[in-house]
Amino acid sequence: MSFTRDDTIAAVATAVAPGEGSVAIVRLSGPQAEAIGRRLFVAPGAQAWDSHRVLYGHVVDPDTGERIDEALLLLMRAPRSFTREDVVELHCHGGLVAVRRVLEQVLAAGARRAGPGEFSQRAFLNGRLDLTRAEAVSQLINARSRRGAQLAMAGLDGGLQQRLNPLRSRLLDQLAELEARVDFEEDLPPLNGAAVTGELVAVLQQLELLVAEARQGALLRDGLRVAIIGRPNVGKSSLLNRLSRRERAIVTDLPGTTRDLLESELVLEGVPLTLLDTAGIRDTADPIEQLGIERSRAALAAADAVLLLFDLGSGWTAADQDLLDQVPEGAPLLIAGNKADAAGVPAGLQDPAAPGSAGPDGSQPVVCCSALSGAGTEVLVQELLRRCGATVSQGLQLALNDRQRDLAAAAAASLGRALEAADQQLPWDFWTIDLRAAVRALGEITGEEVSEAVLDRVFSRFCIGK
Ligand SMILES: Nc1nc2c(ncn2[C@@H]2O[C@H](COP(=O)(O)OP(=O)(O)OP(=O)(O)O)[C@@H](O)[C@H]2O)c(=O)[nH]1
Ligand SMILES: [Mg+2]
Repeated sequence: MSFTRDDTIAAVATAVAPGEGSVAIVRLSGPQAEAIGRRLFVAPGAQAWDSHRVLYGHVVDPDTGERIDEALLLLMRAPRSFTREDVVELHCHGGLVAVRRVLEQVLAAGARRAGPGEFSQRAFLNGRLDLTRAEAVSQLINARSRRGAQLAMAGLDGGLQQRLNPLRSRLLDQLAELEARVDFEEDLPPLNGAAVTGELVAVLQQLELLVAEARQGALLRDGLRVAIIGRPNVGKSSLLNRLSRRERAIVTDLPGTTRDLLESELVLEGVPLTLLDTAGIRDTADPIEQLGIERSRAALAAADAVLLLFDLGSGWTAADQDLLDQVPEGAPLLIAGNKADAAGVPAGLQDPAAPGSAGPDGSQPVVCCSALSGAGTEVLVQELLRRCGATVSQGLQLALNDRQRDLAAAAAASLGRALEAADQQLPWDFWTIDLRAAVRALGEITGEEVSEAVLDRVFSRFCIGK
């Protein structure tokens, strides 16, 4: 597939922040890229404008001759560039002002401001990347943990494409056989229905595996929001500080210290977590505390996982049970007893049925820890991740993103329907409708069968300049 656009796009490709980043890159792509570069960039001496060579010089305002920045220019002529178009990169000084002025000059000279992901979209449309690789670029940029970045890199290396293409082509083979029978049944040798369904079942199993792995991958990619919930003074803020390894939240011995939600981002065992410290939940007349408690309840309802903390000194009380009853059904939950040091309870994982343990009724083992000393907090993290299914994902090599997972699930559902048609011994054309839908869904993952509207949606989630 080749695609030419007659306009030239430009954007700052690096993060723009005041006083940060010593180098910023303004990137241009399109037929005018070199001409615009030559208009704005003055390279002293006899430096040649060769492709893939760096020039040293200044970006100037062509009308006044004013030097805007000292810079390097890198020209990459088509097709040997990321977009397969002529690309010019101006490596300027970082920060805010100079780089914005350089971009303004580039736009004034005839380039158009690039939309989010537009460089990648051109790379895709020009056949430089398939859609799974293009999406992996975006995932790599947005990765919040080393494991998330490794998964993205596997996608960028083409791992997803390599896993999906054979599935799609196996379905296409079966579809071709079936469609031939629809049109020329008499002229062809009889079709072995069992062999066809055998292939469909095999592909269906692979798709189901990919969908299951995608859930694991989402944990590593997007992480989890974990709400720390409990009565006042049980040590929620102390635990947040301990796990974040800094004094993030205010801790006092007064119940009702935390009034607002406090978030802390961290990576534990390779999984990005957003921990939410919440106001201790109790009946109170204080209107500010009441507002905080409302936020705690909202966080409890919306979190991906709940860490319910209680005080081992006072043991499991009716108020703790009341909070447990409010945990949404299906949310991964860990109950942890804190202040093990003061209560003389050994830290670690404990069976609530064990004699002397202060855990709640029920079969869930509780973790006993001390936010003060740190004892038991490692077990707590591991147990929390295990209940969220995140520990299974450590060996994961590849994962579909949400868009890809929905399409793989849709393909699996279509195959399921095709198999039902087979089961009911319906005529061939009943099989082909669903089989064709499955092939189309897989083609939408890799970009072989994808509409412009879908592409716009995919690339609009990218950052500007990528
Ligand atoms: N001995 C002991 N004291 C602790 C431990 N964790 C917290 N504390 C103390 O318990 C008191 C309350 O701690 P916080 O972390 O503020 O408790 P909280 O649950 O955030 O309380 P609210 O914000 O009021 O809901 C403080 O005096 C802490 O020093 C622990 O593991 N052992
Ligand atoms: Mg607190």
